Amino acid sequence: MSRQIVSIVGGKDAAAASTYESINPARTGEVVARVGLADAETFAAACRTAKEAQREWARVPAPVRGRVIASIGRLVEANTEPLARLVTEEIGKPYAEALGEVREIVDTCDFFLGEGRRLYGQTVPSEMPDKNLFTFRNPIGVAAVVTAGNFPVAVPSWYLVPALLCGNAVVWKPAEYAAASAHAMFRLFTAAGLPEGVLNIVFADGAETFGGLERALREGTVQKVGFTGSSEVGSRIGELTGRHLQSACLELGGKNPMVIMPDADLDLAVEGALFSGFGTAGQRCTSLGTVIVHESVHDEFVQRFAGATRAARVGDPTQDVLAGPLLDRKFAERYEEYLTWVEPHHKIVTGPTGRITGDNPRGDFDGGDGLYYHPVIVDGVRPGDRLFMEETFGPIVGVTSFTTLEEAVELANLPGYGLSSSIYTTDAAHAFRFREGISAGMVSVNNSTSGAEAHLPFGGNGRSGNGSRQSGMWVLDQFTRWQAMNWDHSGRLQKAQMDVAEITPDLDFRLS
Ligand code: UN1
Repeated sequence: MSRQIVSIVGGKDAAAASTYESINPARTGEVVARVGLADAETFAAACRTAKEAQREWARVPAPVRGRVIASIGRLVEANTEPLARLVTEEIGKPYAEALGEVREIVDTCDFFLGEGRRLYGQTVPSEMPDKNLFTFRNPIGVAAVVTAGNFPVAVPSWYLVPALLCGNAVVWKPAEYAAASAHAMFRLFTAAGLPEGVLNIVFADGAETFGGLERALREGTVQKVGFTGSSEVGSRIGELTGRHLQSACLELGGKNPMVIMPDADLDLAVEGALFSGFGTAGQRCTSLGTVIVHESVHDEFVQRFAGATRAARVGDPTQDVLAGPLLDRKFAERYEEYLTWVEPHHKIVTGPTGRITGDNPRGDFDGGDGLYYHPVIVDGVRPGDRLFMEETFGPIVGVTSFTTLEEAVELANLPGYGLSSSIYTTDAAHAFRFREGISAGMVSVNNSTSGAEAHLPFGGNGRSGNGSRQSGMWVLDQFTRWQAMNWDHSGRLQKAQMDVAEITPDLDFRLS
């Protein structure tokens, strides 16, 4: 029996306008949940409910809110296995990775439970006597958070946990194809004692969500939009929020480069490329896009990378595999389109491509009715090729070569994204020159493009985002506004810049 789930607003089930079936991508005949989808009005109503609930929540002392975050962490930790199993069932993420994903929520809670006792403001000296200056972090109000399903619980926690800790209310719209995982996480969050209406979950399709968001922004019930997803939708959200004088927190796509220098440890680089490119079936926003390998080690690297890829296990995500199926049918369809971008001057070095079936098996694995795809390495991609310039969410990696580090950096920046990047080198000078030149928000040295830790700033530039950063203390600037306060207790009006004491220097003084 599959689950039936609907949106929850103000602690109550909300009306559904249509039904969506979230399926198991490893066995597409299995429905994981029947999801009632809400309309734009329900989304806007959820924002109104959140606005009401936020006032009281903001009055709860931050250390007490921190205790709620601590409870969320404990509840998630105590429910690790069932939550990870559900993630594996619903989006086909290998179980070991799903456990890591749940761990990331706990890490995020661990970080922010202490922030409840910090949320530091400052005391600042005034230019006048008997006057004190202070800064305070104020909650913004209501955050509308729209998330993708490739990290159905970890990435949402990057928004939800700090937003709630800072005293905001949240309306969360998760991806439909990961609705059951999101719903389970929502239940864990509310079990920690969040007052009704402080966290609301709304299942809706893209068009209704956009309509609801537009309405809520007009009504003044949303003060921050958080969005993780494609660059295309991100720019529409950026436009919409910009019209309302808001800047959204945007975490978008990537065409993440990996540069391999002639002095690199090639075994390490191959291992890193394999995990970056094909772990999570290439469906992280931080997944490897293009390997940019020095011409002197190109052939050797490609041969080893192709060998490792051919040997890697793709299959049942409950088992020990490098990759399971693609997330959902729409991702499989889109991925099949990326395969049509392979051009005559490209060379596929991995063998069969496309969906794994009885007629197109991977060894003795025929894929059953799962959305399994052959991992593909395309050698010889070059600037101007769609495969080089655009994100290809899924198991496909391009390879190109370079002569000088300057050229490698230029190639790495060319597609105009800027989320993650990596360099393999044993020379510190190369690592630092790469760091300086690369446009990405995140740089790995001798490590995968993916797998950022939960307490460093996470975010991108260019087509990868608008410069907003999540995670760690940096995300506090997304969910609070600085307020400056001055308090004059001199008993008279002291005018700034005018009534300031002056000490006269002898500027003609010189050492003889
Ligand atoms: C994403 O795919 O949206 O750094 C986020 C990583 C993960 C998060 C990926 N911790 O690969």
